[in-house]
Amino acid sequence: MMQVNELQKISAEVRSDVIKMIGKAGSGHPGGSLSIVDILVTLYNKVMKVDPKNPNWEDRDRLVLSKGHGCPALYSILARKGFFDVEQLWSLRKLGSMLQGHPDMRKTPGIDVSVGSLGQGLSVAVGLALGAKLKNKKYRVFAIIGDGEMQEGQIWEALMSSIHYKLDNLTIILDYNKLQIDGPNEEVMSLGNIRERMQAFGFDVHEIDGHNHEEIYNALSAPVIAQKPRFIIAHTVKGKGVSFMENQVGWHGKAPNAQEIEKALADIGGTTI
Ligand SMILES: Cc1ncc(C[n+]2csc(CCOP(=O)(O)OP(=O)(O)O)c2C)c(N)n1
Ligand SMILES: [Mg+2]
Repeated sequence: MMQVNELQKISAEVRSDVIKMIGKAGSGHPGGSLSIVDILVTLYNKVMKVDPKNPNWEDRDRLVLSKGHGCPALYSILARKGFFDVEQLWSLRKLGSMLQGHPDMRKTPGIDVSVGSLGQGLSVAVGLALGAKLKNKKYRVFAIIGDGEMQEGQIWEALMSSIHYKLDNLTIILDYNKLQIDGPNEEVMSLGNIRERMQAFGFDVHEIDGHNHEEIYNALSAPVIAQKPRFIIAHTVKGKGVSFMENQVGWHGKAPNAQEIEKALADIGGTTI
């Protein structure tokens, strides 16, 4: 049985870290970091096989955060899992820090793929999943893409490839928060009926509340359908957990000031700095 309370507690801690990290850095992407917290917390605490003491373990499950700007959430989880010292979190985006504004696999233990240029990460995830098949490895590959990111042409090439190569070891999670840098997806470039489109492609499609740990877990751990990659449409809220950031496009790429940090941490139920 899932211990949802425990995951909720970890998620609150991660949300507090995200706010403090971006606040201290003075720049970053709070909205799209907060929307993926519950997905990442469930992945790393209940689903993925990883070893913080051996980050490059060959048989580990892989994560590609294709929407790399959401990395503060991932850094917090990796630190709290023991991949590196929690103190490192406060050096986010500083010159020479191991925690850059977008994930760098050469600098940060636990980061499987360097990302940041939207649209590219999913192709790497397809390659990793295909590699596992060719080498007869059992590891799974998870990729998180953004809904604005999904407008990139390369995403659609990668989707087609994953179907063509029958990559049932690949799970793609769409962080469907309905907003991108400059407005609602629907106004900028509609994604249409994603469920129908992905079903037509041939994916094993799941549609969930991306802030409900139990639903996230069930979608991630459902039995594999042979030869079908999985596509999870996770309905999320950009800025989730911080009242004044929720569903606000203006909080895509802006750091909170001292007063806003206090208010955000109070909303989350975290400690003050
Ligand atoms: C190729 C590319 N173009 C532009 C950017 C700048 N950029 C960073 S985040 C973002 C918006 C992405 O929207 P979405 O995928 O919906 O992210 P989320 O809502 O999860 O923050 C843009 C345009 C980028 N990182 N890469
Ligand atoms: Mg979005």
